[in-house]
Amino acid sequence: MYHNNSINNVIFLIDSCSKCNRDFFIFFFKYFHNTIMHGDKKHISLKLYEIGAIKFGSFVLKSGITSPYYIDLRLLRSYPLFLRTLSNYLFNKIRADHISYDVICGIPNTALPIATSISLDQNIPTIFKRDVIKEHGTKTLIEGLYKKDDKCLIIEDVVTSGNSIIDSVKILRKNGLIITDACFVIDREGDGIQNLTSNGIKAHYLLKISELMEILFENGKISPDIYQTFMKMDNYSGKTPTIPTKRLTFSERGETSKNGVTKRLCKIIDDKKSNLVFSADISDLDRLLKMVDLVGPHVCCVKTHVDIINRFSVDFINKLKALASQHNFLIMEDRKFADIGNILKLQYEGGMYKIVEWADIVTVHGLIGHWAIEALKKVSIGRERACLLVAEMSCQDNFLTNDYTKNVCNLVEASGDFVMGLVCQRKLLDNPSFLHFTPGVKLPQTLINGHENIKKYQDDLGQAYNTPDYVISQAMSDIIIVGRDIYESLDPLAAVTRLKQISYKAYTD
Ligand code: 5BU
Repeated sequence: MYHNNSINNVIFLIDSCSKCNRDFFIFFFKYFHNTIMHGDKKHISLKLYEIGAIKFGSFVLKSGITSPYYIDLRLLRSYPLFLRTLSNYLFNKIRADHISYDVICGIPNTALPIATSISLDQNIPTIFKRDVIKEHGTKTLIEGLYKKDDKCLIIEDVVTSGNSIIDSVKILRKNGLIITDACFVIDREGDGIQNLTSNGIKAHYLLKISELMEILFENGKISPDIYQTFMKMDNYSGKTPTIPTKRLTFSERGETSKNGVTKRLCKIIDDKKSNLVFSADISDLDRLLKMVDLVGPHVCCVKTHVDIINRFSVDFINKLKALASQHNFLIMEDRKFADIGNILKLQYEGGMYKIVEWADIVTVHGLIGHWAIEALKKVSIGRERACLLVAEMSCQDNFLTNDYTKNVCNLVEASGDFVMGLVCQRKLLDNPSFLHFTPGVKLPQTLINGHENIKKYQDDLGQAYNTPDYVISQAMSDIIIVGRDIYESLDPLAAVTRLKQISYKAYTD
């Protein structure tokens, strides 16, 4: 009821506005309203991750401790719309918690734009405490107007120990201000809240770091390894430096598998120093073969969709097989089977494509369960073949749930040697004999305002991309699958070389 009334009011306001005010109202309504209707921790977490404000690696914090993650909200100033949205979330929190104040004070430097955004949107005066007294002019330490006994609300970005807030509060109090509350975006779950409380400051925040990490994990943004490392940390605040365990080489992993195709692929990967699969999604047969001939020396496998090829023929397959042995790569048909066992068997062995005769690897959806694997196995008797189960997809808004993915993982683990691994977006299985193949990969590009750190971007039909470095180092997948970023590149050879170097280095490092 409340929302409907507010929508009607806003629509009325929009309708009665001049063009310029109208744009402002639409903008303001969108963001203000979002915070009421859809604003939640998930939105904030995913957006912070998307803009690169949550980083993973090894970071020495201000306190001297080493942390495997770093929160950098300074980036917010480069994303003004999101800065404004986040500030609105914070203001809603201030309102919901009934905090009273005369002025607000952002803690330098990261929280200053947040406080300014709240100030501008809500018409609340701000003050700001300098780090050092100005040597000239007014020589003031606190800028902005205030009176003795004014109530000042502290705005901060991230709290670990709370010391930055406490240091500022001491000076503000000395200058006659009353401070009882601090509002911030992320509680890093150190001893900050305890310290603030013992200094008479009540803490209000949007998110705990453990909630943020859980959201990132549940949404496939961080691998189980990173998530577990984080969960094992003392109080999640980076007190326990973690040393990532070294990954087995591909050759070592090949040795752990009983599947001949896995063994061959792992050997090729280490021999060619390439964990890159080329997705040859080109309809024109001659162009396809030319491209495969060009990039073949740099990839471990070429992936096809035979049903998109114009003028498909046995001759084409023979030429592809010849290139495979000339350049030493395997062939994967990305058929994504999804029917009952009997049909699947006919599709694999028969029709015009006779996939089993030439594809070392074939993909299959997990939804059919173990009968799919039985059917494929039956057809491939006497041949060295393998299949990959699709556990996750790269396209946005797909219907594969976490439970579905878990079931596919269980199926792979229970399926014996014919399954060589998963097509997925991150590492899902600990057994080193299973390989993770990840599509939706693109080289980093300069995207917005010269920032290269946006990891995810998309095509105009829902395909979402990550960078090769992210997929192998952070999502901990093993092999990347790349199509358009190679064959649509102005210089496919340069693209394939760069992709293979980045992804193999990311794995071996
Ligand atoms: P692209 O041009 O790099 O976007 O092509 C990606 C290829 O990987 C394409 O052949 C898809 O069929 C394939 N793919 C994918 O993009 N996403 C998925 O989740 C799966 C396969 Br499974």
